[in-house]
Amino acid sequence: MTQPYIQTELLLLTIYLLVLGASLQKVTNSVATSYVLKGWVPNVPPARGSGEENGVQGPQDPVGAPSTRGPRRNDGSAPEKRLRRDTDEAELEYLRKEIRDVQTQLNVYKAAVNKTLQVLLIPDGVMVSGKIFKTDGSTGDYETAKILCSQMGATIASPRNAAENQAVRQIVEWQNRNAVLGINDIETEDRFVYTNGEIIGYSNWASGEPNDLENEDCIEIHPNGKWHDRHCGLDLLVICEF
Ligand SMILES: [Ca+2]
Ligand SMILES: [Ca+2]
Repeated sequence: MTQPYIQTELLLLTIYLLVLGASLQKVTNSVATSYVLKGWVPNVPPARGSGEENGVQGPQDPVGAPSTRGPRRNDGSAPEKRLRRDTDEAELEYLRKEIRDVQTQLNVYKAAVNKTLQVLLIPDGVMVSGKIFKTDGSTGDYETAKILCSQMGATIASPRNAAENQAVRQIVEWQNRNAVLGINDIETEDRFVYTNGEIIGYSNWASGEPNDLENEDCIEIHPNGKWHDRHCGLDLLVICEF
């Protein structure tokens, strides 16, 4: 009964994320537009405390008198420039605060969506560090598992660190069935590789494993998270990683 409610909540959170993302883009664009409209050039700010501003640039022409040093620049008096600069800086600071607020809200909703996804995945899957490990309850030997996961655009679960191993272990425990991993030493004995041929960088062998009893070249993970090398033809739970 709770599944439709959770799915509705997920949908609302996703819409929130989209709206917040659009808001962030809008605020970012308005900052850029502000720079363009006002002719503000990054890295070339008005010289604060320059000789001109402090009135030490040498003798001035009398007020109202025509210049004797060529045409005057039409960029306003020093007080006007200072006022315009102060207004620009205040506006910039306001927009920066808007962006920070939107980013904070975005992070809150991202965390909420991640948590909702975790709940929805139970007891078939776990999301960890951007990966999703999931089973549809299928079983098969190593080759069958490779095909099943490939058909879903995934690969056989191949934990690459303790957190990922814990995720797979959790599914094995929920499903109450040992699973096959996407790791083997079929090509070269005791040289364990992932399905893409890369040598493994993480392992969690049970005590006394791998022992290659009668040529065991595939890996089975148990509810305690420990690995055992087993025969590749065994029928085990298939968990894929996306
Ligand atoms: Ca072996
Ligand atoms: Ca073994």
